[in-house]
Amino acid sequence: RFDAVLFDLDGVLADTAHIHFAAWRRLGEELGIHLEPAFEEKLKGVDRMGSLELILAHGGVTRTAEEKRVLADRKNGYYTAAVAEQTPDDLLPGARRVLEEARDAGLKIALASASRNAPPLLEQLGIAPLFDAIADPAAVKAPKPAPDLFLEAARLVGVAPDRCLGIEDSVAGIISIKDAGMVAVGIGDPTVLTRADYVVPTTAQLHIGDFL
Ligand code: B16
Ligand code: MG
Repeated sequence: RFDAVLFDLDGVLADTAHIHFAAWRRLGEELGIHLEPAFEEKLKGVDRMGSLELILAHGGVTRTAEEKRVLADRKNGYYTAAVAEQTPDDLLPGARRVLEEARDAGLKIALASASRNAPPLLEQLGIAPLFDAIADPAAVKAPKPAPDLFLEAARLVGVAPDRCLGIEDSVAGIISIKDAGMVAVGIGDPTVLTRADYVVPTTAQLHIGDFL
């Protein structure tokens, strides 16, 4: 029933959401904006500039476009320093197994991550060779929750959207998958990921064979 599996990265294969959030919190403190732990969920799947906008709005802080670019770069510096420390041990439990299940089932494997740091992170985690394609978030018009990034991932592996299974942990990402005309598997809480076709609590409980 499927010819490709399109994976989100942060929160599905690697637990980087807290690293992104730590970097945003550090930037927030520097701006006098306190981010409570619940804010982490709001930033999941949201791209870099979108995340910064949410944080500035939360703090009631206004900055020019140029100042925002500088702030986003500063946060990215904090994040990339942490990415360079990642190792295969930082893969979420089950992540490598799920990728191998997809490969062994003959499915194409593509990445649909909003993160511009995805290629170096895949290298650090030792899973880069398992991917047939990585969709470039800079190459699509609209970020998640628009369907563009998932459609681009499908295009790169030459598979029609209705033959793609998309795997996501964020509300924004599930909306992208559904609006792309794909089947969505959510990783997390079914009361949060309400538009997903299936939800499993963690990647460790995900078995590609269940969907074939
Ligand atoms: P970067 P995903 C997303 O990745 C993260 O969930 C989100 O928190 C982050 O802001 C975004 O990537 C952009 O990342 O600043 O590295 O380009 O979940 O789509 O894999
Ligand atoms: Mg994610």
